[in-house]
Amino acid sequence: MIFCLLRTLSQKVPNVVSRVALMMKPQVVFVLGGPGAGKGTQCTRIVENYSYTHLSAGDLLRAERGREGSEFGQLIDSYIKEGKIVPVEITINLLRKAMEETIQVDDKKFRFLIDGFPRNKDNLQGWTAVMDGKADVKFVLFFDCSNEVCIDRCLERGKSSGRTDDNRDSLEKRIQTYLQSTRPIIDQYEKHGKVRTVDASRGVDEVFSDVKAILDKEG
Ligand code: UP5
Ligand code: MG
Repeated sequence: MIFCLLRTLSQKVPNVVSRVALMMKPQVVFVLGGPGAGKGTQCTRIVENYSYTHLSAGDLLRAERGREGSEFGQLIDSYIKEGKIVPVEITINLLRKAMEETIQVDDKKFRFLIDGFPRNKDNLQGWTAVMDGKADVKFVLFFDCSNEVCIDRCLERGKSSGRTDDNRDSLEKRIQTYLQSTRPIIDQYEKHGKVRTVDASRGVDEVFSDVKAILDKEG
């Protein structure tokens, strides 16, 4: 019924449909998992196959760290090296801005993979304060991977990544932060039946095949 109405309206007033799309509330999938679990790799595959925009909170923070004149550059730098979680005010502003800019450029791009966020209670409170009612969190895509595999992958990547946190010292801290702060957030979503778990210790293609099954089901 609503689709018939929209079709009729779109024939009569072409702008109406795009205005309806403009009003689409952003749909968000939070992508979580340990350092090196494969969040970024799988998000890239998802974007190639589905209509999602990938926003990595870590990438946004690294870009802000490198932005000339950034008042937060040094703070972000030290937090990342220490594997600590940057205060949410900084991260949420970067995420909100990236979402707004994406929708502004193309109002059909309202589906987002938010990778590596929320990582702790502070992150979740910040998200709720700023985004509650403005975006719908569909579910958490959780890449479950042992600490050993995560560390090995990051150390291997560290040979060429240039990332200041791909070294054993930072990785031990990143894993501790993940276990102490991020796992409880995943558990909290799990209690509400909102976690879709993938065994991320396997090869990239096998992992993606499970991801596809989840996304095809969730729509
Ligand atoms: N690889 C990937 N999948 C593989 C597979 N299935 N089999 C074999 N190898 C696989 O992959 C990591 C490496 O493994 C790559 O070399 C890849 O080829 C290989 P990647 O896809 O990059 O994994 P990912 O989970 O994205 O790992 P990443 O290191 O990005 O995870 P982190 O969560 O640690 O890093 P992030 O960039 O999100 O955050 C970095 C820091 O920023 C945090 O520690 C924190 O200090 C700060 N931060 C915040 O403070 N707040 C935030 O909200 C976000 C970040
Ligand atoms: Mg990543």
